[in-house]
Amino acid sequence: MSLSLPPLNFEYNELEPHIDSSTMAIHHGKHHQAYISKYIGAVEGTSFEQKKVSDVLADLNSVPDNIKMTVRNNGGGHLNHSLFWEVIGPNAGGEPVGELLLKINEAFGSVNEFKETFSNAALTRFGSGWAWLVVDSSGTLSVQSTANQDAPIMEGMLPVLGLDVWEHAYYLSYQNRRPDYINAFWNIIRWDKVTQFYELAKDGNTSYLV
Ligand code: MN3
Repeated sequence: MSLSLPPLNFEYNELEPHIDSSTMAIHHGKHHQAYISKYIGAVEGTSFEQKKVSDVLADLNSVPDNIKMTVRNNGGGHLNHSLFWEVIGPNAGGEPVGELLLKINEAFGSVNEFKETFSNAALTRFGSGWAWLVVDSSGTLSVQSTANQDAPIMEGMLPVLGLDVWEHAYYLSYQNRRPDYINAFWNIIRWDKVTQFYELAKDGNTSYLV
C-alpha cells in the first residue's frame, strides 16, 4: 500500500524541453497529491484503507456505491501517475531491446508500427485520459486507451507504459498541440523501466503497482 506521493527519480526541470518544469511541479506536487488526498478521504475508516490501490481497482465491484466513483477516479489517478513518473526520465528515449522488443515486433510488426498505434490512441482519446501499452493475462501486448483516470487493471490488463493526455499534462508548453506533446514523449521514455515492468506483468506480478 502506498498512500503518499512517490518522489520522482529526477528534478522537475530535467525533462525540459520535452516537459517544462512548471508543468512537472504542478502535475506531480498538486494534481497527483490531490488524487491521493481524495482517495484517502474516501477509504478512511473502511477495510479498503489497508489494501493496495491496484487491488481495489481490480475489484471495483466490491467497493460500496457511496465511495465507488471517488475511489475509481482518485485511486486511478494515484495508480496511473505513479506508473507514469517511473517510465519517464532524463537521458532516456531510444528503443526497446531484448524480449520486450521481440514481443513488440510480434504484436505490432515493428517498433515504428507500435509507436504509430500508441500515438494514435493518445491522439484520438477524446477529452481527458491515457494511452497505454498493456499486457493481458496471456502475456500478449496491446495498445489501449482509457478515459479520465480509469486504469487498465479495471479491465484485467497490466500497464507497462502509459501517457497522460489530460491537458494539465501539457497545456502550459503545448497549448492545444497534443500531437507535439505525444511526439516529445518518445524522447523521455525509460525503456529499462518498461522492460522491468513487462517482465513482472507477463507473469501477472503486480508488485510494481501501488
Ligand atoms: Mn495527470
